[in-house]
Amino acid sequence: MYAGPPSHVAGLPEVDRALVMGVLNVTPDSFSDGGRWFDTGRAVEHGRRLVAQGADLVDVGGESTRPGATRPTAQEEMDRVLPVIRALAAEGVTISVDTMRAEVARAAVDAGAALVNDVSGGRADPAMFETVASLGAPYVLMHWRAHSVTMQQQTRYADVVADVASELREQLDLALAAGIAPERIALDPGIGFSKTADQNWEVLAATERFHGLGYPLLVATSRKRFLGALLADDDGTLRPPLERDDATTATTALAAGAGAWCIRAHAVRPTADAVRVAARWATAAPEAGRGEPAGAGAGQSGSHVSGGAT
Ligand code: PMM
Repeated sequence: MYAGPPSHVAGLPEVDRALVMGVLNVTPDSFSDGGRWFDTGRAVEHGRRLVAQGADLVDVGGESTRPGATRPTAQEEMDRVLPVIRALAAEGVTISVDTMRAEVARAAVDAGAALVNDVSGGRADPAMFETVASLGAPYVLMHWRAHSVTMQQQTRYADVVADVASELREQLDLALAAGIAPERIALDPGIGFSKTADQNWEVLAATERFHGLGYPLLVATSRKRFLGALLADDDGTLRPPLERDDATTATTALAAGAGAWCIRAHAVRPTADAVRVAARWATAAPEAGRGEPAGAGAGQSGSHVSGGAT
């Protein structure tokens, strides 16, 4: 276990464990909860429930990123997320907006969102980095290669961990050049995006290596297909998304134990329990409190060091 990776993003809650980001998809077609919270009133109610169950942040998204999904227009996306963001932010909920569009990010921050969560890492919209810089908002930059329709055709890597780290580094350099403050950035290796099941496991197992990039890490495995494949029946039938929460919780404990800054998940209560277990475990470890990462190899416990995770 690893005790000392970068663990704070300016402008967001600071706690002595991984943050919990609850998922609120205001979409008709997300892979695990599509349609359930499509109505504004039901979405707001679900957002409140996520907070009551222990979410530090609620991630509101209006575009499904399930493999093969077609995109809504920017207007449709805003019509879905803005009323929900306005209502929850007015109640004091810390909101993250899950969008690849600069225009939606700006409107969401104006409506009260505290964080821009961009699964495209600035690659889907050339205006994203400058917009986020001008908003002064915290930003999650995820590893991404292509939109959902084609992303699973782009899974070729020489070395998945090294390549994901260097592609993150390229986008990070552009984000910094556009003026996003380093202390407002978190990175995400993009589990399930342009990655096979085996590649997802390799990336997860390398969580500690990604700390070498010098930024807090968000990890999002919740209910994803690679868990369905791991837990498939003997005849190959995938475990359905709503029955993947126990496995999600297992990955949460492991990722938080490896130093993840934030975990994004649909089932918030077990996630909130798991990050507390991981934090308590870390503080009881013999090396805790010595100010040095345990077993990390290259002393990368400080914030925002340069250099790849490779
Ligand atoms: N995955 C999904 C949506 N948003 N955001 C981040 N930062 N990282 C992810 O891996 C991620 C995300 C897709 O999952 P969903 O359809 O269950 O929301």
